[in-house]
Amino acid sequence: MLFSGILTQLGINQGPVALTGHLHPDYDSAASCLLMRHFLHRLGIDAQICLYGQMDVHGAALLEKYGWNPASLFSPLPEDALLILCDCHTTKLPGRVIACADHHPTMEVPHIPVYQNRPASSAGRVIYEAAVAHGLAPDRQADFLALSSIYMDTLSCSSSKFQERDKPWIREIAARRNFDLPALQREGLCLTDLSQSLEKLCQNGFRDYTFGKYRVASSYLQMEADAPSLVQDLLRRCAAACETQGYDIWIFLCYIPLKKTTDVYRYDRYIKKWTREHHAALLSRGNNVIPTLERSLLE
Ligand SMILES: [Mn+2]
Repeated sequence: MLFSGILTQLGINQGPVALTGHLHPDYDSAASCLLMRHFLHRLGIDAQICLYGQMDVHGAALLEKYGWNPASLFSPLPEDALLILCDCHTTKLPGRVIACADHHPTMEVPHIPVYQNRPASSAGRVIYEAAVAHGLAPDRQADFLALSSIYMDTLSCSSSKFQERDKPWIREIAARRNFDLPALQREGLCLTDLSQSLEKLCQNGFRDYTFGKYRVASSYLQMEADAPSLVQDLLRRCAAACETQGYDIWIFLCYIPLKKTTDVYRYDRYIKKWTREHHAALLSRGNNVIPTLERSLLE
C-alpha cells in the first residue's frame, strides 16, 4: 500500500520530504507530483516538489493554462531529503529514496522500501488510485490532474500504454465534474492550432541545422486528420521560405497522432522539388528524421 507505506517510512526516517519526477519531466511527472503533494497534505505531511531538467513545452503550457506555475515545481532539493519518486523509479538526485509510484514496470526492481510500479495509463493514475484505496476522497483538482495526466501520457487514450479499464472511470468523472473531454482530447494529441495564419503554420516548430555545407530548415504540423489542401498551401510557402532564407533543404513533417502516421516532405532548393515519404509510425524529428538526413548529407 503506497500511502500506508509512506507513513511508515516517515515514522522511521527523519528529513524533509521531496517529490520528484524523471529528468526533463513531462506533464505526467508534474501532475503525479502535484497529486502526491495534495494527498500527503491531507495526511498532514508537507512535501516539496523538486523536479529537475527542462520541462517539455507543451506540458508546461497546459499546467499554466489550468492554473499551476510550472517553474514553482523546480524547488532546489533540500539537504537530507526523503525522496518520493513519481513517474520514475530511479533518480539522479541525491537523498534517501523512500517510495516510488511509477507505471514503467521493470525486470530489475530497485531497492526502494515502498515500491509501487505497475502498468497504468499514467503515474498520476497510480497515485490517485492508491489515495482512493487509502480512503482519501479526491477533490475536483485531483480528479482533473489524474484525468489530464492520462490524456497527456497516452496520446489521448490511443497509445498502447492506455488501460481500457480506465474508460468507465474517465466517463464518470468527466460527467460528474463537467470536465471538457474534447478539449483534453485535443491537448493530449498535442495538435497544432490550425486556425493560425499560413505564415505562422509553415514555421510551426521551426528548427534549423547546419550539416557540412548544407543549411537545413524544418517545421511540422500535428493534425487530427489529413488536410491535403492545407498541406499543399504550406508546402508552397515552405518552398518560398527555403529560397528566400537561403536554406538548401526544408523538411516539413505532418504527424497524425491518432493514425500513428508521419509524412516526411523534403524540398531541395537546387532541384526545386518536393519529395514525400509516408511512414506508418510516429517518427521523432530529433531522433529519426534529422539524424537520417544528416547521415545522408555527410556521406
Ligand atoms: Mn508517465
